[in-house]
Amino acid sequence: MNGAQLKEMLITKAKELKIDKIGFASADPFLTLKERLREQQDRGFASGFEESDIELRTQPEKLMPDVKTIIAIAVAYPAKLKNPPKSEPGNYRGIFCRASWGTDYHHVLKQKLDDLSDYLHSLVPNATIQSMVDTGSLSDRAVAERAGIGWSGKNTAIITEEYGSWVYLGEMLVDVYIPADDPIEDGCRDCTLCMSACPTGALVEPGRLDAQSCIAYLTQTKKMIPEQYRDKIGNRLYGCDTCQTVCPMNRKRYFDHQAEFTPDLEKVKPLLKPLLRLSNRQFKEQYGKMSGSWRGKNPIQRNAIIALAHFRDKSAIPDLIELLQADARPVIRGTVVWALGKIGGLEAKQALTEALSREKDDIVLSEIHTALAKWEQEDASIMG
Ligand code: B12
Ligand code: SF4
Ligand code: SF4
Repeated sequence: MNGAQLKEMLITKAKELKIDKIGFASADPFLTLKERLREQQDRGFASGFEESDIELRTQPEKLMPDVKTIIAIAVAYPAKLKNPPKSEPGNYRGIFCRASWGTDYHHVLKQKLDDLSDYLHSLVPNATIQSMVDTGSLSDRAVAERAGIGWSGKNTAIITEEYGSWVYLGEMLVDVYIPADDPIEDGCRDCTLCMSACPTGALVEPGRLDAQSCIAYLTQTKKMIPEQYRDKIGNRLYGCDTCQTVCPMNRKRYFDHQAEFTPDLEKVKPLLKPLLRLSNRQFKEQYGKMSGSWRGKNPIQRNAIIALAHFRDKSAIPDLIELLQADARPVIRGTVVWALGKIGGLEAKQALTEALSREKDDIVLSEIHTALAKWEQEDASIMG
């Protein structure tokens, strides 16, 4: 069987496996990407979540010495909630980004790649195959772009003609020659909607992200969120979809044919206050299967506190005060201080003043001083 025949058979099998797009790329080094990744590191724009060894990221032969082809896949995910529960005063809700709806995509794509790999082995028994989704060394987007799955948008996402950017990506290195596909034409043209819509200006140039100021990144960190970004996070509990929801290429691109990604409405748009009280075990039971749980419950609870402040939810004050008094985590107490300052009111102010004498952590203490100083300033300006 020659490479072209093998390619046709894999394309047919991919359809059967409900892989929405498949493309084939050479395994040549990714030279432009190499430059790009260096620049990103030098300018402090990398997230730290990606593989830090640039050679490994850009030279497929370092991962598989005899690699001949990279097979790229894309799987569409839903972008619209059907009858979502309402966020209402006293019962406000947060939101998980679409990439966290349903079962963790890492498992779903890995299964599809494993099935495809079994099939390839049935055709070429001695083929060497290495699959990866997100956590592998390669840039999934650079591979997908080269394999003609979609173009690389100004929001940095791979955008497909059929499903917009609402696709997960994965790939398979193989030591079998299969003819490559051509990349597709850039479809962004003179549009810049994503860049102007980004709440933090993280898209610093077309197609260049400063990950350190991207909300998708910030929601996944474990430390205090820098002050200048807290107001911009809104009610996002994990990830950010703004530069994709505004994209004209995603208009009417709503696909829910992958059953695994059907969202549980109460989990992807959960009530905020109950989130604050979850134990580790409860968090794992309720959210453990979602990709958004990979950093554990602490960042989600911190973000829930920021979201309650965003809604200025006075009904949350007793819960927040309880956390300030009893929670062992400085990041949680520090974020509560900021939230109480934002929600305001006598009860909140009293709680902060009391905490001053009890608190030992420097970061939390500094948050208390900042919040109380702001209060003083506001009081002074009201008094004239
Ligand atoms: C680190 C990481 C992040 C970081 C940084 C994201 C970023 N834009 O770099 C953070 C935490 C912010 C993040 C956020 C998100 N992520 Co993420 N993330 C990754 C990860 C692990 C590595 C990405 C990376 O290396 N970035 C570094 C940049 C420099 O390279 P790159 O984007 O991979 O490659 C492009 C550029 O290098 C560019 N390029 C190269 N040279 C040049 C030269 C010029 C002139 C230009 C203009 C561009 C250019 O072209 C390449 C192809 O597009 C990948 C998985 C993987 N292993 O690749 C997932 C991945 C990119 N993430 C994904 C998703 C879904 C998201 C979110 C949408 C989740 C969410 N809703 O919150 C957001 C989107 C934010 C955004 N605007 O990118 C998907 C993207 C799917 C798609 N359709 O594109 C991936 C591929 C995971 C997957 N397997 O599906 N992510
Ligand atoms: S994910 Fe959000 S914060 Fe990040 S670039 Fe897109 S719009 Fe900006
Ligand atoms: S919003 Fe416009 S510029 Fe941004 S990715 Fe979509 S088409 Fe490209």
